[in-house]
Amino acid sequence: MPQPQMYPKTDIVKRYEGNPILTAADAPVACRGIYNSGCIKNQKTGTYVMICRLETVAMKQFLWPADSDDGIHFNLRKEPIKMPVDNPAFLEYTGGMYYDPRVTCIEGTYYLVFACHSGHTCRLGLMKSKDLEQFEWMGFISSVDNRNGVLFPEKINGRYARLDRPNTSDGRAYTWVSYSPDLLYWGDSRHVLMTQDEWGWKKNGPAAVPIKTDKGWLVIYHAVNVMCGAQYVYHLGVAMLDLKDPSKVLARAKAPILSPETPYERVGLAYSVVFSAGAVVEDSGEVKIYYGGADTVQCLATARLEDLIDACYNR
Ligand code: BMA
Repeated sequence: MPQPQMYPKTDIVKRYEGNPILTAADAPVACRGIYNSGCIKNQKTGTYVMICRLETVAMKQFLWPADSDDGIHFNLRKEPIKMPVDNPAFLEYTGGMYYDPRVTCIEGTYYLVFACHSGHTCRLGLMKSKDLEQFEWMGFISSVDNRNGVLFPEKINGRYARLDRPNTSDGRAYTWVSYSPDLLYWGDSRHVLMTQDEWGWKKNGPAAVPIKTDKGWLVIYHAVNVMCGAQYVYHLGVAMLDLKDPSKVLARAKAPILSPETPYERVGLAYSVVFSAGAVVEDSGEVKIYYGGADTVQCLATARLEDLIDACYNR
């Protein structure tokens, strides 16, 4: 048995000192929290649009856009995204529970994939937008017990591709990849990241949109272990997937890049959760990682892209 690996004291991921960047107090309506939000740069204007998960006092959810010029200071719009509440299927399979949105831009169109929760378990829903102002419902894109869907930003071998996290009957869950000719019908599914390690043995699932690099698809993912008292602890990890076949894991960091440590990550509506649904890569090589703290507040951390890549191989 080799010695456990040692790690330098300087973290590669740095929390923004003004965290949290959005809280319930910033919302134009009463709510319990804003967290697990997706974020993307508007390709035309260069401004940032965050699609916030806003949880109402009745524990229903809104997808509520917020705008920013610098990716740090966000202002919530006056209204949430209009959902297709007249659509009987939408009502049947959401019941007001839609959350954890990921935004991907593919060939100039923005797509929003999010969890839709009802008495029929969790499914993935899909909306699209040309301008990040008006969003159009496209339909459900998974069957039962699947969440954390995130689209790749380009087709792979001529097909749309996505990562997601189906639950398994033994209570574990981990990341899979699937393909589609039209974004609506998905198949050819393969497993990607198995549960592993001391800090991810219970579950894992994709976080932000995969980032294309020279080495492969850099994937930020969440990984869950269970502590005493059945306490689930959510960490963030990184892995490198093959560009042409993302079911092939080329490298995977052995230690998390972020774990719940600060008060706003440890205590909230849930405990000990860092959960990311969005990241933005700047031209400078800085990666802004947006993440929810303790299912209550929206936070920001930054890292160098090269450090995240290196972490897959050497951390
Ligand atoms: C997951 C999702 C996330 C949440 C996490 C921790 O199953 O529901 O939205 O952040 O649990 O509670």
